[in-house]
Amino acid sequence: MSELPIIARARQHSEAVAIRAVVGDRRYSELLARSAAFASSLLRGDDDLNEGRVAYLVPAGFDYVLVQWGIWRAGGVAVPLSLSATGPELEYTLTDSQAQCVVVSKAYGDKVAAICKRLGLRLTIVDDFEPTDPQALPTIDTQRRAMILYTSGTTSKPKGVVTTHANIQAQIETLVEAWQWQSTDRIPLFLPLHHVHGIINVMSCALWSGATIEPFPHFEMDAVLSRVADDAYTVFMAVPTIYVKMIQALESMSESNREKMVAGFGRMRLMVSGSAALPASVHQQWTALTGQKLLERYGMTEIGMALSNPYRGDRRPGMVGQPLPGVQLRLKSDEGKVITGEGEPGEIQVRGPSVFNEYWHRPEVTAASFEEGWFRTGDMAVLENGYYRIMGRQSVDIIKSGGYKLSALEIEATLLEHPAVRECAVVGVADDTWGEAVAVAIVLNEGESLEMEMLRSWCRDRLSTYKIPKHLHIADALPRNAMGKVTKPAVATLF
Ligand code: MCA
Ligand code: AMP
Repeated sequence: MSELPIIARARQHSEAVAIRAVVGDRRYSELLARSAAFASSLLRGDDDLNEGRVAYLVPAGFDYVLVQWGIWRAGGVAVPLSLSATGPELEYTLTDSQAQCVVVSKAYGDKVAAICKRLGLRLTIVDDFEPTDPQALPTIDTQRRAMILYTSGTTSKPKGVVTTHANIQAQIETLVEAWQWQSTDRIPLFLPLHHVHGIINVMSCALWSGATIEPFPHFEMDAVLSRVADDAYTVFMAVPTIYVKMIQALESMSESNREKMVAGFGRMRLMVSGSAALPASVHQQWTALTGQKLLERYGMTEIGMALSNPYRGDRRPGMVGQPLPGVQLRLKSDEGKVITGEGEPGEIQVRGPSVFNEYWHRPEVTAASFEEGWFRTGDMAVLENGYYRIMGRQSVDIIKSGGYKLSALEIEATLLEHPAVRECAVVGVADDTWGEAVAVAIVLNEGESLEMEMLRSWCRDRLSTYKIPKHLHIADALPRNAMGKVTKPAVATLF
């Protein structure tokens, strides 16, 4: 019987350590056995979940993988939830994905219990799961849907990006080949596990290769740095904000401590940056501190990774390199012309097996995001001396902060629910640490007043931390277009 490729690969490494943790190492053989048992418990006697959506709120670790693999092996679609999501955000994802049940770690049970009750969803606590005799598991065609990841964009609410098992396999294989993943690799996993960067680039590439993951519930600077000094890792992947924060930390510690950390970084075989632009100055500072030349790459939830600096060869600061194996990429000018030469900017469009299947139950939005079979990323780039450089996004409504993609429209819609707010415009302002920080200009209702801290505390139950405005400007009026609709004020005039 043919198995899902990631499961078949795991059998080749069954005695290797998949997850390293203080509480004990876990081998691939345990992941295989426990995920089969968990799949059986999800099936509850049925033959196949037939692409039913199973959402889960589980921190990085052995349980996360067994739940994800269990869903896949039972024929379900995995919908990972954000650990930092608020109640309304979780409820939206569960409703939009039409999840049939939710799996949680005990520590997160309270976060979803009331929502599950209201929506009539079955709630399973993964810690309480007792394996019984596994039943026969279905054969899963790789063209079937495997995962839905929610991504913000130019629509007010996040959209579900559906990938098939074949898409996921293509996204993994291109990176395993290009970055020469090996079974001897060891990598820390501290990025959120409801996005491609953490799920595919770190976790799935490592597990595909028989390598070892060391999970953290989130980026814990001191713990990670101390393990770096122990030579715990061969590969490291992070967003630019994390490199900026690590530079600040290294520069402010004692020289003897810094030497130990820097030596650990210097010995790694690969350090990667992505999810947002890595300023050339940060790239250069990192090399000056550690001797490591960061490999910057470019990707997107809908396509996995598309462009990468070379594993062997010149890694150029400020550039994202060339298309990865199997990825077809073109630039399209504003006038609709395919750009063939250097120096002319255009929108990045991508085609190939790693490109997603569809936006979940949004066929019109899916159709509009493709042109002649090419996915329109909305990112602008230019080719210079054989390497691509990202120039920015076409839409001002998309903000990248700490590596998270945020929709200005979603934040505006929430802020408009505040009783003091008559009109508002959310923009991203340049920020040395976060890349961009969320800023808002607000016109108040008659007789109302509002201060930053009041607004932030009001937002806390409604928006994840990274979506909450860092800057507030009270405006007398906002600019309007010819149709009378509020438009974005020029950032420079406000913040
Ligand atoms: C947190 N804070 C912020 C932000 N986030 N302030 C401004 N902007 C932000 N974005 C503030 C909090 O309010 C808090 O302030 C303080 O910083 C600490 O918050 P905390 O959440 O603890 O921050 P952190 O743990 O230091 O988190 C920073 C982080 C995290 C580690 C960079 O944001 C992160 O893990 N980002 C990675 C996201 C990611 O993986 N994206 C991939 C998607 P106070 O102390 O005042 O309360 S993109 C993708 O997948 C595509 C395919 C790709 O290309 O990779
Ligand atoms: P997401 O939709 O969360 O997957 O984020 C994908 C977006 O992150 C892309 O569309 C780009 O705007 C941005 N991005 C990813 N990597 C880079 C990079 N190396 N440089 C600049 N922007 C990037």
